[in-house]
Amino acid sequence: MKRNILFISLWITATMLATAQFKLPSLPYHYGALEPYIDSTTMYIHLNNHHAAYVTNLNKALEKYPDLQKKSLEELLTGLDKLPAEIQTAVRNNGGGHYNHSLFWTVMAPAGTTTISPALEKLLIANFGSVDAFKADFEKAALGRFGSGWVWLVKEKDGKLKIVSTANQDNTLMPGSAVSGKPILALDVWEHAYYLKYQSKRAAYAKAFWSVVNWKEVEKRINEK
Ligand code: MN3
Repeated sequence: MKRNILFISLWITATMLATAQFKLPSLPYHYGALEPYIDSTTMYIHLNNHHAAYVTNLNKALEKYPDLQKKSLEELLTGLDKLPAEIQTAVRNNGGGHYNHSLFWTVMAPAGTTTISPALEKLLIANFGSVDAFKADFEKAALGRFGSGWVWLVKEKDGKLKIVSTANQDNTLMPGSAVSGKPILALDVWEHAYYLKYQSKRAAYAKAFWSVVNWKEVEKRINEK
């Protein structure tokens, strides 16, 4: 009897996993790889509690909509206003959460493993005046975001690079965003992203972020399509 229950529950779990379209990614480095700038406990909780919850809740929101389950995350977010009204908020918050965190993990790398190439430096100078001005604008946006949200480096349709911050789990793919375009670099400024190590010192966290930016990935994202 107990055996049957075990098999049935295994089968249910397997079926659920098979039908859940969106999955939690694994980090492209180990939890402690961004130390001392971002601590391993924060990385572990951030991925396995926070990000995982967005994935679970996104899949839950799409349960009744098999056609939408076939869409990519980008399609769901860019077409947010065309989704059934009853799931728009859930997809905005949890689809946004899944997209934003998935990007966030890949635009970071262990300190000292990537640098700003001459080509990328040229682009940052052309768009912001200097690399330092770019960093200062980005940090200013991080501090200027009241409450929870994100800071972005975005590539607009015409190729221009812009810095903008969004509230909650919104991003620049969503219709109605103040700046629209492809997210290139992301910084999570929700307290859960830095509180264990930095407490209320968001400015120190935003400054530390520069040590773990994956510049190679940033440049790749700017150059692809
Ligand atoms: Mn987060």
